[in-house]
Amino acid sequence: MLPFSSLPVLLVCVLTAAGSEAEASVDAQKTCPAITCAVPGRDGRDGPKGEKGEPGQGLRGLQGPPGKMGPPGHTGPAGAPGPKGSKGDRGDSSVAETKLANLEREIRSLKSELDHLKKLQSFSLGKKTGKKFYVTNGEKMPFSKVKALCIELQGTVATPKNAEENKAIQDVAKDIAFLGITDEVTEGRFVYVTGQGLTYSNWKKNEPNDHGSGEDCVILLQDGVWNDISCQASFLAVCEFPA
Ligand SMILES: [Ca+2]
Ligand SMILES: [Ca+2]
Repeated sequence: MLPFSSLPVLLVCVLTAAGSEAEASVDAQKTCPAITCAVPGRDGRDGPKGEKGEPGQGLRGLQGPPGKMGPPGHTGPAGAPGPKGSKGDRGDSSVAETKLANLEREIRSLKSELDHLKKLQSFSLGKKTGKKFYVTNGEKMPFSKVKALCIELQGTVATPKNAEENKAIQDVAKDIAFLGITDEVTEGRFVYVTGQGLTYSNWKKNEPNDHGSGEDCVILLQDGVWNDISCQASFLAVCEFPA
C-alpha cells in the first residue's frame, strides 16, 4: 500500500508520460526518483508469531462437574503412640469376690442344714445336751470289724467312763455288745482303745478270767455287767461319738 503523501508525485509522472513517450522517458528519469515511481508489490510474508497476550476481561464460564476419584495414595508411616489411658476397673478381683460370697452363702446354708440334722438325730436318740451319744447298726461282728467301722464313722467303740454312760450304752444296745476295752497289749492290764488306763469298770463276778485259750476283749452283758471274751467272737457293734 502506498502512502497518501506519494499520490501527487505518482499523478505527475502519469501526466508527463502521456505527453511524449521519448521525452517522458528521459524526463521521467530526471523528475521521478526510482523508489517513488515503483509499482506496488505483492504483500510480504507473515511476520513471526507474537507473544501470548494477557487473559481477557470477559466473564469466566461456570465451574465444571468434579472429575473421577483418583487411585488411593500410599499408606503413610505409623503415627506416634497416644497418651496412656486411665486405670480400668478391677474386673478379675470383683468376679473372685462374687464367687467367694456365693461360697460363703452356700457354707452358711450347709451349716444350717447340718445343725438341723444333728438336732433331729439327737431327738431320735434321746440324746441329752453335753452328753456323749452311742449308735448301733444292729449287726454282730468280730471286735476288729467293730473297731474299723467306728473309725470309718469318725467315732470310737463305745467306752463307758462312768455308771451313767454304761447305762446309756446298755439302753442303746439292748443286746450283748463289744466295749472299746482290751488287754491285747499286756495280759491282765485292760485299757481303752485310745491306750488310756481304765477309770471305771463294772466286771461281772469272777471276771475277767481270761478263760480257755485267752480272752482279751470285753462285752457289756444285758444286765450291764462286763465279761472278758474272745476278740474273734461276734457281738453287737456300738460306736461312741463326742458330746
Ligand atoms: Ca486277756
Ligand atoms: Ca471271761
